[in-house]
Amino acid sequence: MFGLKADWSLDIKQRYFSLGDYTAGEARWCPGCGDHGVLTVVQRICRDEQLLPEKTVAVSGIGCSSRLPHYMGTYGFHGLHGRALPVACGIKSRRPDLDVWVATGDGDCYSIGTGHWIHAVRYNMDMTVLVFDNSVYGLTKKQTSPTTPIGFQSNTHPQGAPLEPLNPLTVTLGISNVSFVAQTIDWNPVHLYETIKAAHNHKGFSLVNILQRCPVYSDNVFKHLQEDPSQLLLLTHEKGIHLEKSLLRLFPNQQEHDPLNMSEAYDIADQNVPVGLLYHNPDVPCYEDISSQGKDMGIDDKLVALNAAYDQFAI
Ligand SMILES: Cc1ncc(C[n+]2csc(CCOP(=O)(O)OP(=O)(O)O)c2C)c(N)n1
Repeated sequence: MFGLKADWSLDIKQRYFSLGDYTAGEARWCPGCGDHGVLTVVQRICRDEQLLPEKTVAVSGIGCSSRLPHYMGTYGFHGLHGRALPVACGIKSRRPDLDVWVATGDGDCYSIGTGHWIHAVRYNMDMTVLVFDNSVYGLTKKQTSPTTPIGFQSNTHPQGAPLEPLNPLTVTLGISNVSFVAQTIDWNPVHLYETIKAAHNHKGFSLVNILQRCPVYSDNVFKHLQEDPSQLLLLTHEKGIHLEKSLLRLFPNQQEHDPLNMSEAYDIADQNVPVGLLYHNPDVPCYEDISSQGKDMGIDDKLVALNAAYDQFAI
């Protein structure tokens, strides 16, 4: 941000944004909630990348996690339950110059928002989508969500959730035009940061499933992973998420995985609790680029194209 000029004076950029520029209000999540860590990481990435606050927008649905836009000193849109993605796609289609972030929950995205999730992946519009997956409906106080483990006692299933959970990673990997799928854990801030940064750097729809602790309603769901990290599979690769050697030691179970290898990504997601970049294809076209074709046409060219289109109906 600072540079030396030829006359040895300092070239100081007019605008430098500190963490405070991306912060608004006091986060009202419970003490110990993983959402705090994700918010901090998002704000740090904004600061480190010096994103213009007036060109950044955080979009959400409804849920505890969907309160994130309130705490960002950027533009924000706190929408309706399950509807974060259509709002985000609408914003991106009209304002492709904006940096769009989406905060959504496992209930918000993978239940009521399922249709939007599938089609937003297929449209591959450039946005960073963070799914706060705490395996439960948090805001409405502990109902079974699509990712609730079988047998988990929730308020809707006091005898235990009866179904195998939906696997958001394999489902996302199966959608046409998928371009970026990763999973991370809120209790490793470095991996969280590196994964969200990689997602943000990807041009296209990046989905990051974040295993997120809810200390009030699903405290026991990720405990076994925290206490025994060998139950996690860390994905390593030069094109993947990089961790320092000292942090690599925290993950006894590792596998080198090329994020372009879709069938391996699917098998890993199906059989493990992976942490890292499962799939990344930078060459999938973004809908906003395809649909903007012709946007710069002059009025005469538009008239010619319109008349040609009408001529199709001449009998
Ligand atoms: C149309 C509609 N249906 C249901 C609700 C009630 N509701 C609000 S938040 C929520 C669940 C949120 O769970 P999740 O998306 O997992 O987010 P979390 O609170 O766990 O972060 C539900 C069912 C609603 N607000 N609107």
